[in-house]
Amino acid sequence: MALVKDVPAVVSIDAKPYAFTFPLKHTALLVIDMQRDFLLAKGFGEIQGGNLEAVQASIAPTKKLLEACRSAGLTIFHTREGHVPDLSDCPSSKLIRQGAAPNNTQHKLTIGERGEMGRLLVRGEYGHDIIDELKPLPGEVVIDKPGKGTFWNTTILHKLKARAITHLIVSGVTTECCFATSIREANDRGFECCGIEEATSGYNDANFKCATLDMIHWSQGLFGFIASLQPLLDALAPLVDSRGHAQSTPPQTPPGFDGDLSISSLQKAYKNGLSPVTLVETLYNKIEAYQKIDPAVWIHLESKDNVLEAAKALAAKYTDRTALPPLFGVPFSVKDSIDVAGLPTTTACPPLAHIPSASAVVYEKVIAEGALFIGKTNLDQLATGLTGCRSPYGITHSVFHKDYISGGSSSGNAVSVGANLVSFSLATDTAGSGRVPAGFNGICGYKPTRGLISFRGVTPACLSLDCIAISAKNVKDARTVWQLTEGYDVEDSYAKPPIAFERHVNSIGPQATSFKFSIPPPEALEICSHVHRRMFNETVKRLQAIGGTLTPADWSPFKKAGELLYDGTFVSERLASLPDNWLEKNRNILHPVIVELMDNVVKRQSTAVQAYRDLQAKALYTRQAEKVFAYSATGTDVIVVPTTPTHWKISEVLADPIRKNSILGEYTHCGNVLDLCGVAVPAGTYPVAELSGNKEDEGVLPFSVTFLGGSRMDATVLEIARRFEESVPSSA
Ligand code: TIU
Repeated sequence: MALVKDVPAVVSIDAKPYAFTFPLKHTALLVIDMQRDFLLAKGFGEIQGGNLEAVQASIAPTKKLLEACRSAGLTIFHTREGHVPDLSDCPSSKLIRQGAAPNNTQHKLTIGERGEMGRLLVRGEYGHDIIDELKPLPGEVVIDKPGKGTFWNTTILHKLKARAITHLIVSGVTTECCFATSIREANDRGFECCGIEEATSGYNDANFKCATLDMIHWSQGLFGFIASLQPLLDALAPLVDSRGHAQSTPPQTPPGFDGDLSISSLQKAYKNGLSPVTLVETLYNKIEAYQKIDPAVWIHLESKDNVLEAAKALAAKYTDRTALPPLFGVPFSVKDSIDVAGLPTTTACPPLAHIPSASAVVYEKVIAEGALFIGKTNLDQLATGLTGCRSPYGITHSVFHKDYISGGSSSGNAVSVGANLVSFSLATDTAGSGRVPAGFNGICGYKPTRGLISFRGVTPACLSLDCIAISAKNVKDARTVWQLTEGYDVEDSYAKPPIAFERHVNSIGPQATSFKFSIPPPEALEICSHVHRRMFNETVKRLQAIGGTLTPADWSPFKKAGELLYDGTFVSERLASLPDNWLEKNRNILHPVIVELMDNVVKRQSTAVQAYRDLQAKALYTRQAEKVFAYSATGTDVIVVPTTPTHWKISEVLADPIRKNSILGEYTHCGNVLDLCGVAVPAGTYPVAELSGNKEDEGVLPFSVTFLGGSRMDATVLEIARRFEESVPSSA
């Protein structure tokens, strides 16, 4: 196998009006509407314009283009034009106009009427689907669109941003209609587009194709670029194999497992023939060995035989190694507040345990993508706490040091990823539970904007502020899991609508790489340990070195929102999801710190008036935070904070459990109150002795910073975090 060592970051091809230059990691192929309805006889297209031979001419070149882009590892998007069966998403103009033309003899059938391939342009019908030759592979994105353009009433802008795409190679049918409209729409949103001449055609090529393409590149690139197919194929050909995507036949001897559990490495290994069974064998050796180092990680560990069965079933289901789902054979764990059908959900609180008959939506989503379930992990009781020291199933410790806390409440999640026992973990985050333990175990902890990932099937801590969090080995993996698990869940009353407000992307020039970041004022950093301040200062310098501009921002809404969470009435919501008198009935069997905490909440005797005042304050601070993140000359892109002000020893927390816990949330508490998104990222290590002041102490501990962004700014925040992560040397 000839491996090309240096994959160029940027590729350039001849195009009109000048060379089209695109960064591989940020470029997607967009294949428009290659559906049976448009390309085959008796479909909607034939009724529209007739010349099927002309549109069919684009199939073979599009296939070549698609295969070349897949081989080079580009992100692939397909679109399909069509409507929901009740046609409620079809404007009357589209339904009626053509058929209503005087002397119309052509449009005898309209959208929704039954043709030979099913109801015309209706989702779920045979004719609506993509032709066999260009069938999407697992992991490729399919966008169903009701319009001619690809952006109207679809999630494509969000999905492109989520994958950090700025450049589009565009193909598909028809040139004069959906192809042209989509390029124009994409151009308005800031994307650099290049249409591929041979890979598009229409029903009236003789009159329209040339003019349509000319209009796109006219006037030195009014809407974008047009290139021929061959130069693009020539440019992509050397990239085959280099990103591990193109081997059609696996090597004769299946490779062993090299121990790298990151999702992208596993994807590559499985494509090259690694068996999930081999992975499970190695993994269970590790898991068993780690039980001796830290026996408190798991509340339920699947038996090795069960997981081997699941691995064999996966291998049998997906025999084509070039068409594996993105999480094929990727091992993961689940916080034990997230339902897995047939297993008890304990929330580290045995009196609360129940055995659900259905799994949480988020669990089902990763299973559907081929992931391998390993077990349910320990947590602070009732997902209440940031330390990892509040569970009847034992105290987990940081993977870096047995005397230091793992953080919580998603303690077992972060340890299972940090100790290399799984690739990723499904956690939750209310006050910082997904971010703090990530910070203490040298991994990435991502808390999306609330309501983007369904919370259905999860035992609440504080329902209106709860959020699914993802523990992963790096930002790229966290982003992958997010993309596969997010999606509007109409049954989740806190889910956010699927289509976000629009903000353009910056694809070229200095704006494409620069960003603005803000930090807390010096007085807000005083709570940090000396070493946390030193490491944070280094982070600021690193951010400036990668193109970040330090921008002043008003810290007060973040500070006040944080105080609101623990000092206000919102903690009372923790009791709202429990039956009346639950605390009294169960106080003898609860963790003593949880009882003390709950008693403190009850003692406050908060009134409805106070609760409403807090809700009003929350709305005010949320609006103030929105202004901080405004898309204007004064707004900032991200607020960067230390994930925690310090790292406690287990003994320190046990001696003073409530106060030590609350200090840990200094920079995380505001996250869900203000509807922010946040990602905690490893930012180097420091000597234990520097924190403890004891020269004899050996070893290092991880430092972590969190990038906080405005509601639904997840894609921007993740991309800045990924760039930062790339800039941190692994030995730092
Ligand atoms: N009418 C026509 O040429 N095309 C469409 O209706 N849809 C697409 O272009 N895909």
